[in-house]
Amino acid sequence: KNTNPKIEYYSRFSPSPLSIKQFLDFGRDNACEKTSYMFLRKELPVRLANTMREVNLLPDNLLSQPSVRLVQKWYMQSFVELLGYENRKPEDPHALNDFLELLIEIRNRHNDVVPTMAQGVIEYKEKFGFDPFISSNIQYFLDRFYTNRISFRMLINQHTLLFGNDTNPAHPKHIGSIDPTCNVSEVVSGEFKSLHCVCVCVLMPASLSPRVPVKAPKKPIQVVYVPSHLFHMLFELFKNSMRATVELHENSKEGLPPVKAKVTLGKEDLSIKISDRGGGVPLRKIDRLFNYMYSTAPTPSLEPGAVPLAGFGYGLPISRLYARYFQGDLKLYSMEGVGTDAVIYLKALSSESFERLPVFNKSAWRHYKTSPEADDWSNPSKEPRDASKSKYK
Ligand code: W6P
Repeated sequence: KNTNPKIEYYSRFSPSPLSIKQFLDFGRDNACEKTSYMFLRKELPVRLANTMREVNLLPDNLLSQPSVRLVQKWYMQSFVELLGYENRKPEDPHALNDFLELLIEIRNRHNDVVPTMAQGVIEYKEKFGFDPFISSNIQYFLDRFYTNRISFRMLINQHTLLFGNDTNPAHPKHIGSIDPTCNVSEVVSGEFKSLHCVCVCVLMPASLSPRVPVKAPKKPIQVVYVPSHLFHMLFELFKNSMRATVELHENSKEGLPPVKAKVTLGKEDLSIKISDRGGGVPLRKIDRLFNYMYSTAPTPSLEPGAVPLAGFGYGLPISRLYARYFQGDLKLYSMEGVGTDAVIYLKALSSESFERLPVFNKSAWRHYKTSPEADDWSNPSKEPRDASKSKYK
């Protein structure tokens, strides 16, 4: 277990959530690298320490898996390296540059955190099997852990994009990773087209590559948002819709029913709906689509003949975290036998899209330490009770 007193110290601070508007305003008005440095050299260790305290609360059987140990090592190393700037004045001629380079190193070090943690869950499952209590623990933990990671990378990306020399000539109007006028309809249509190629032409066998007709919206609707987050969510939803459509209608003579997308802007919400007629999912199985432990299977590459897009994997739960990260959400409405509507909700106003961040406190601690209580709803009984045979007659 980590016993570094600095982790204890930094985890006592709560992370400071920023709104997209704050990210934008800071990056716009001749952004100051020193200010960013002063903020990040405290905020990054605070966010790391909060999450590292929580890793330590995982069940020992999970914590002791080699993959989880490896991830822990990466976090520790990054934390310690960041502490090297605790007392370095921004006026130090090399501090700002060294710090920027460190951030890039840290970002690279943490590239494979998601598949490595997934590997840890697989290792656990192979040794100890599926346990509903552990599964709900892991669900709670990974949702918070990955949200922390999304936020951590958001902060690093803003700093390195604003102050590094890797300016983005393709998107001169972007502020770091944020597009102040992100045309959602256009992103939706674009994602559709590119996925059409990847999914249909490359990954699905040639015999299964009919075109899935697409109805994407034309009316331009704009929002201040991080396009890469939007790509991630849309890719996942389209992929699932297209797959369900192709699998259900593979051999039908009528051809494939289109996957449709609709984008609407209200006073509060910008909503994106992706609808398929792929046969739907029974209600009982919907939660599983978002369950980490349930949806981790050994890596597809190890299964001979597996299609890379076949597994749901972590795509859906992580897409939902992207949506929730800026106060939105992602929901599935399915009708078994018909099809599925997936809706992404985003905040329409950048002043309302604050980072939603996990905080390590007593209440989080309780989540790991309390044992499951007896169920307080009835179990379906196999046979109806026969009053005539009751011994209490
Ligand atoms: C399905 C299953 C699913 C998950 C996510 C998005 C769309 C769909 N369609 O049949």
